Amino acid sequence: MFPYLVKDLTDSNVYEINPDATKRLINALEYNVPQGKMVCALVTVGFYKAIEDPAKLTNENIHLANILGWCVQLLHSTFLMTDDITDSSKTRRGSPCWYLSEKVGLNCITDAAWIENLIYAILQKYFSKHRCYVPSIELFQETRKKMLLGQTLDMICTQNGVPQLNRFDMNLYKCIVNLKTGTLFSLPVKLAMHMASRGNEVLYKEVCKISLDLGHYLQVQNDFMDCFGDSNLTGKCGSDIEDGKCSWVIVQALQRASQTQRNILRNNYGKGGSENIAAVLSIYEDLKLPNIYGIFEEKTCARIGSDIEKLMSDELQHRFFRNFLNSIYKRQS
Ligand code: DMA
Ligand code: MG
Ligand code: MG
Ligand code: MG
Repeated sequence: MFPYLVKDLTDSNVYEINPDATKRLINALEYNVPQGKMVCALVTVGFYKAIEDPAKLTNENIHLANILGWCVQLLHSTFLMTDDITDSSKTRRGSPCWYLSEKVGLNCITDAAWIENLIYAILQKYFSKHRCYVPSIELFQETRKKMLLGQTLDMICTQNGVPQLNRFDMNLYKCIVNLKTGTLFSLPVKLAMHMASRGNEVLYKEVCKISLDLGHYLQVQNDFMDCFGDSNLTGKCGSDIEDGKCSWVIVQALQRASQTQRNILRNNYGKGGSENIAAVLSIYEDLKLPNIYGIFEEKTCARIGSDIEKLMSDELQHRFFRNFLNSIYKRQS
């Protein structure tokens, strides 16, 4: 559907008046949007199909759900375009980050804002007569606001280049992650529920709880892979240690470190030298963090799995979440 959507977006009068600007927009869209696992976009469509009344699963409605999925992917992509600037990342999905690609630089900020703005043009075009129109706009705005708050908290964990290690704990971590990843991951299921003709308050709350937990699990995996993942598989080089991020890995380390190990972390965390990074990684190994992560992964999967059993009574919805959990278990990319 992506080429169709791009054509549709750029066919309007607004774009026809300036072909150069349109060309630039198309480049930015193609480079940044139909990339990666597109998990959130696929969840939008998959969950819609799982909850909708079968009689209403028409081609037209499935098409609309796909359009909503692309709107989610637009939000996710613009989020990553600017996240890569703030995190000084080098690669994304195996290619240079957009802001590092030729002739882009900090114009990336305008490109990202522009792409985000397209979400509202698409919603207006396809949903203005649908009862989910206003709730969807509100959801996108609310999600964006919370993600920005999460990114701000993530950013101020380091002040004047110094990570605030004394403030890093599980409470702070959960707060950041619920905002920056949990809300993004809850968005598709909430949108699907607004679009579907079935659903109720109770199901909405249950779905929100499970998707927040899944979002937390996804971010812990993201943080772990930043230090211990294979960049050929993840498509990006880790930078959390040098950026001084409040990541799951450093929080686990601080919970277990001796005074000597803490001092080493304090002297090296948040610095970019290869010897600084090696010193931090060596403490992570000494504290056996890969094992601790393995245990976390087993326990988390079992807990979310049992919540799915308990909370999801409908067979299709149950299977949908179960399959999703299985698909991310021990993911390496
Ligand atoms: C950003 O966290 C949040 C999301 C939802 C991906 P991050 O900066 O650790 O992400 P990444 O490792 O992909 O840059
Ligand atoms: Mg990042
Ligand atoms: Mg980030
Ligand atoms: Mg990361």
